[in-house]
Amino acid sequence: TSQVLTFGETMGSIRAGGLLRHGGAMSMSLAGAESNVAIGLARLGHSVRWVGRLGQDEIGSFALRTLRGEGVLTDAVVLDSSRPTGLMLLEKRIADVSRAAYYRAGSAGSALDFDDLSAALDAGPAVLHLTGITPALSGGAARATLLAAEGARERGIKVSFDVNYRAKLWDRKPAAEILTFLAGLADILIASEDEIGLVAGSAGELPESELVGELQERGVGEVVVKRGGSGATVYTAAATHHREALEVPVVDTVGAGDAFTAGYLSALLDGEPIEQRLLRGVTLGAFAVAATGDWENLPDRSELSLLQSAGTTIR
Ligand code: KDG
Repeated sequence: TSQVLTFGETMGSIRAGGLLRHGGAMSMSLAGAESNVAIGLARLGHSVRWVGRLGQDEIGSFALRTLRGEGVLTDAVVLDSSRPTGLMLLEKRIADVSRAAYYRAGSAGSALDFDDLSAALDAGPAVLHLTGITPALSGGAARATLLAAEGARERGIKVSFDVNYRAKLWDRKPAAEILTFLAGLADILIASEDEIGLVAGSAGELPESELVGELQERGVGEVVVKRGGSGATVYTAAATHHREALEVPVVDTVGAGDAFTAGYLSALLDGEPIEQRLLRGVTLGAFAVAATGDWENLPDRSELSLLQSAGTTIR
């Protein structure tokens, strides 16, 4: 079996150099928060299975070929002949701010069903990685996410949950309800600073430490707060750990959070302590932001130490 199981929607991602309304040249890559994490882990040598539905179309073939090429296990992928593979368009609005437009309503990915992934869960991976994007896709996808989280807990599989709130996919209120419930099933909860309040369960503005305290009371052992250029913090019952981001020239921040998560989980699978998980997380985050694309620039094992020699030519 694989060390990690993850599932969700993977799409064609079409990037424009400037504003979409101006047209011009665009380039295609692959997007999907969970498959980004899967690629990051596979590049570091972990065995990771991605489950999802793809359309029987050219974008679906591109997705499958890319994931296989990256060494992600795709044996449980479902090809859905009645729905198209989703797409997203990305335009650089200003230097550091990209804007996404989704074309995924009614997509193959949104038709994900728990039956698609139950065998992979039964196979007993060490970690199940979920994101809060999947439950936003459809009722069936939300159900699949909840059942997977509950099934993992019953089977003693560690649940990693990245909140990844996508305001363009659903409203804050229903999102808060489902994401808060899922957060309570997580062993490792990963959120950006502005997402912690969404899943802590209490209304109103509270300091981060109190929100984290609420999550800990609900049994979340590890709360990981991603702070972009300011690094990341991990709260456990025993201690709080913080690690600054590595300084690199920032080219494109899309995918940085997924890269961080891949690094964090990789070190966890290696049995490393939290300090090392954070270091590997910020290292992958730095690789991700230093080049265009969600995952293209992620390192293999031998490259993990490269950033320590940033700015020099490696001979
Ligand atoms: O995390 C990067 C993602 O935003 C991207 O790959 C696409 O999954 C995606 C989403 O729903 O935004």
